[in-house]
Amino acid sequence: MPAPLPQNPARQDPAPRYPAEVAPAFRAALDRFDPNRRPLILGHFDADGLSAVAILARALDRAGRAADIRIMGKGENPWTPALRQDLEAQRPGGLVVTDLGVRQGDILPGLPTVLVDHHVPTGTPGDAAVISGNGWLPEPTSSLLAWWCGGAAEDDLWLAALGLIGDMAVEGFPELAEAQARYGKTALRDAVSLVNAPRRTAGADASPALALLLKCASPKDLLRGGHPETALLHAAKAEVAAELDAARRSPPRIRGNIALIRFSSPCQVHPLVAQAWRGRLRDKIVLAVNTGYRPGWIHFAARSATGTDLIRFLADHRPPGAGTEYGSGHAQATGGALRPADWNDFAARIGFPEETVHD
Ligand SMILES: [Mn+2]
Repeated sequence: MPAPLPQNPARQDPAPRYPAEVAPAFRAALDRFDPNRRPLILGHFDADGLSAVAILARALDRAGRAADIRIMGKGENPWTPALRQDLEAQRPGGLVVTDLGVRQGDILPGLPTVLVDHHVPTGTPGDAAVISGNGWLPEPTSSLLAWWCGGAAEDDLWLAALGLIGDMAVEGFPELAEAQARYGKTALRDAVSLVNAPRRTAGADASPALALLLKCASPKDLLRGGHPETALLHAAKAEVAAELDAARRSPPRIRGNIALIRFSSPCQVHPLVAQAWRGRLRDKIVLAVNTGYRPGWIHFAARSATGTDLIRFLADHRPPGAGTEYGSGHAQATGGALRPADWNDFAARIGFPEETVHD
């Protein structure tokens, strides 16, 4: 008889449940990395994800484990064959994945992995160690979890604050109050708006934003100019503002308790459109549908002021071909990406059979 497989030690560490448990859990996860190879940080391209990446990169630097960084771009996520192939070729010493969700299965079996995240988990991520703030009260964002992971370094507090503001987690965090007192509310908010801009553009290249977060010492430093990247972020903001302006002119179509707003833009403006209409159609589930974001896909954002659990709403109307990008995120802020056939199926299920698209 073959010997039983050894238990993965990651499984034996309970997930942290309090801020004070985060740093020890992160250290324990790093202890399983191969010390002779560079670790790789994977992060989401919004303000929270990029801030978390910057904090983790600085923390790993201080720990003498300088890391490589890869930001997941438009339509990418770590649980894909394409990324697995890249990781097999690169063979990092370990993987730190932040703000990209907690999904089913190993990203690469055998590669030591720690997930730092706050989204609703949609599966058990194989042998990865999980540091998730999901369900905590108040719920920390990835950037704040990363800050705790890195030992709460004073110089990085403003980065944690950027993620909290970016994800609108602004209530109940003394860390945010302290950062606002030290750096100024307006400067922090303006920095978030700039850092969030490139990921919404057609090109979706967040690397100038990350470069600024890594080299600046404060939000004012980031805003001041004098860095070539700041001008790139202003240009990105202008591109997105023009696209948003056009998309917001599409009239909502309303059926029952659902309002559907459809448009075509290469920019990631659908969450902003949904958010804007949510405030005006307060008794509806608002779906902002973007047919032009990525070729071959229909992207949509769901928001509602009704308190409806939107993840459940989407699960109840799930088309057969929906993948992991469908209906994850938060109960009040979710969405998805569907192939045309599945979109047509979904549209019919929710009472909009005429909203079909063709390949
Ligand atoms: Mn986040």
